[in-house]
Amino acid sequence: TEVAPGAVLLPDWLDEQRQRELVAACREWARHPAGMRTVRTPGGGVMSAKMVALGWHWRPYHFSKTADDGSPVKPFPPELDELAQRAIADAFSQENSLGYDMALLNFYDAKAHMGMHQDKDELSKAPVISLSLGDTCVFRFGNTESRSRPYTDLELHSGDLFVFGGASRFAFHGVPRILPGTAPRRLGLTGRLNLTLRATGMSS
Ligand code: MD3
Ligand code: FE
Repeated sequence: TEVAPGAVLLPDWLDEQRQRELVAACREWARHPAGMRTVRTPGGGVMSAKMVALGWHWRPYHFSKTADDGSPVKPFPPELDELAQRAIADAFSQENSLGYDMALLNFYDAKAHMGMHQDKDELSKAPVISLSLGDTCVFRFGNTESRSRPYTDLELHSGDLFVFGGASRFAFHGVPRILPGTAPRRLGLTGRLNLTLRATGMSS
């Protein structure tokens, strides 16, 4: 489904088995050193979603190869490169998924949220690929002008794939709330994981 120009939502893209495998992998990626952390924003705030990045460590406005604890950032796994290729092929019926070199994993507990923002740190205009696991969230998809209306609220469920390219790549977006207890029971996950795959444009 094309939600907006360049924004393609493919519900239930990952079957239950694939979701379970990805959750298991996420647990490994979240381990320290260079594991899941609280992100402090340049304005002195703290983000309620916890994060870990693979391939490149992310701070707001900045990529580096060293995590907050000083250890080297975990590599971008080859299986995520494969996942990116499948996602782009399924969303846009084309094979231009080159350059994916970073994954950002966000964890939301029942009370976590993410304010409206644009993703502008990447030097590449390649689409951002988003995979949702666990609890359903309300996702707010806005416009490219400001963080205010007009925007559309929709639910993202465990297993959903959402790809943001073209005119949607620089749209404001956020996660106003999590719907606790909505994760598929057999996934064994309390809360929500969101995995985004990105091309930083740093490596090329
Ligand atoms: C639209 N994550 O990590 S995923 C983020 O659910 C982020 O954790 C949210 O926003 C989450 O930056 C939303 C959907 C998403 C991701 C990247 C986008 C939507 C996007 C980039 C451009 C436009
Ligand atoms: Fe974002």
